[in-house]
Amino acid sequence: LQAVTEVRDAIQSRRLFAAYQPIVDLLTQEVVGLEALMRVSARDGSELTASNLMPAIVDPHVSREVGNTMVSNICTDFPDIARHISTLGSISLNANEADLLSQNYVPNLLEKLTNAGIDPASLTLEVTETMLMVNDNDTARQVLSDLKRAGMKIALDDFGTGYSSLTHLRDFPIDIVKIDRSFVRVINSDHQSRLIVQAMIAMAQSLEIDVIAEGIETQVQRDLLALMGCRYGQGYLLGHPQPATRLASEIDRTV
Ligand code: G
Ligand code: G
Ligand code: MN
Ligand code: NA
Repeated sequence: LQAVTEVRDAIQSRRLFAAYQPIVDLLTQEVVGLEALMRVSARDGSELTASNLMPAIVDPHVSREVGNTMVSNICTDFPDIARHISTLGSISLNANEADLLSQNYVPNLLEKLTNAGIDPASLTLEVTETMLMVNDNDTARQVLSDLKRAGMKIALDDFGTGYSSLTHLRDFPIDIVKIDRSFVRVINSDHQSRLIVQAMIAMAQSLEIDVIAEGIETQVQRDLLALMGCRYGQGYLLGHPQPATRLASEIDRTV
């Protein structure tokens, strides 16, 4: 309840903003994308992240307001942030479970993008496996294929942590998988995890799905993943999430 109240208040007083984390091509070092992550400037001056506010993010009503506010933020920030990414790159937005169950989600999103003059092809929607396991699979599939038809890309977030990853790749129009940071964290120390990541990369390659490794914090992790054929990466080593106004200096510092 606390988080819900906090987020509602933050939206009303324009304290909910997007921080953008670079997604980097591990071969060329180019920034090929940015993931938009919600942040709240609390009244006490601290900054709250999605993890701090999870009850609000899973609430079916508030999560929709969060989603709408994040899309508005992205539309406003777009001219500023788009110049930091290479031409084929895109901005990633995290979906809410409620979005994938809503018939209005796609038309509303596309209308906002049109009004802001943003080509849907420059956006990626990140969904988690859990969101795809909801009962009403048909609506989720329809939402994702409508977004694809409009030109957006779909990324499967937290890949490898759900319990039916492989059927999701078959049943939904997935363009990108994001290898969960729990694998990346131990990739240099745990042989089994390394083999699993290698298998995920090989499978994605044969299905022509792009791979982004999450949570890269060390040069060793980065080099190992690149050697294993993982093309893209994200993590504190490559860039921290930053508001649009501070993105330029963050990217200059890291890339
Ligand atoms: O930023 P942080 O590390 O607290 O994010 C924790 C989780 O919350 C991540 O899984 C992330 O995908 C999710 N998240 C971040 N921003 C958003 C958002 O705007 N909407 C939704 N639905 N989830 C988000
Ligand atoms: O689940 P999702 O991938 O959407 O989570 C994104 C969140 O992960 C971001 O909010 C960000 O704060 C956090 N994050 C990004 N890079 C790193 C990293 O290198 N290490 C850790 N521990 N968390 C990260
Ligand atoms: Mn994500
Ligand atoms: Na993730």
